[in-house]
Amino acid sequence: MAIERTLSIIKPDAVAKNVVGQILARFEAAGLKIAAARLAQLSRAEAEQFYAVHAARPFFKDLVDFMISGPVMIQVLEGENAILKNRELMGATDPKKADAGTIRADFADSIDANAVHGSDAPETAAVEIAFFFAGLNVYAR
Ligand code: IDP
Repeated sequence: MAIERTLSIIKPDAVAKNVVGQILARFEAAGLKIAAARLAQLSRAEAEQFYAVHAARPFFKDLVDFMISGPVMIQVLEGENAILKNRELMGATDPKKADAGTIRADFADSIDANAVHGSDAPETAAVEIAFFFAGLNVYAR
C-alpha cells in the first residue's frame, strides 16, 4: 500500500457549526495523520482558481460565494491510501446520497454546503497541496 498525501478542506458550513474537531478526529481515527494545517479566509480569486475546473458549471458562482462565506480549515492528510480513504470518510458529494456514518451524512446540509473537500486523485492532490501550502511546512509523518 502506498503512503499518500491528500488535500482536505473543512468548508465554511462545518467551521460555522463548530465541528472542526469532530471531523479531524475522524481522520485521525482512520489512521490519517495531519501533516500540515491552517485556518484561512479564502479570497474570491483564490476560490475561483482552486475550483477553476468547475468554471463552466452552472453552480460555479454559488460554489465560490459559499467557499468565501467564512473561514475554512485546510489540511494535508497523510497515510496509506490517503486519497481514497479520505473520499470514503467524506461520503458522496450530495449528503442525501452519502452513506450513513460518513462526514457528509452526519454534518452536511446540502450539495452546496457539504462540509468537506478532498482531492480525488494523486495528480489533483499534488496540485491542491501546492496551491495552499507552497512555501509552508508539510511534515513527513
Ligand atoms: P466533490 O467535492 O465530492 O469532489 P465535485 O464534483 O468535485 O465534488 O464538486 C465540487 C463541489 O462543487 C462539491 O463539493 C459541491 O460543493 C459543488 N457541487 C458539485 N455539484 C454540484 C451541483 O450539482 N450543485 C451544486 N453544487 C455542486
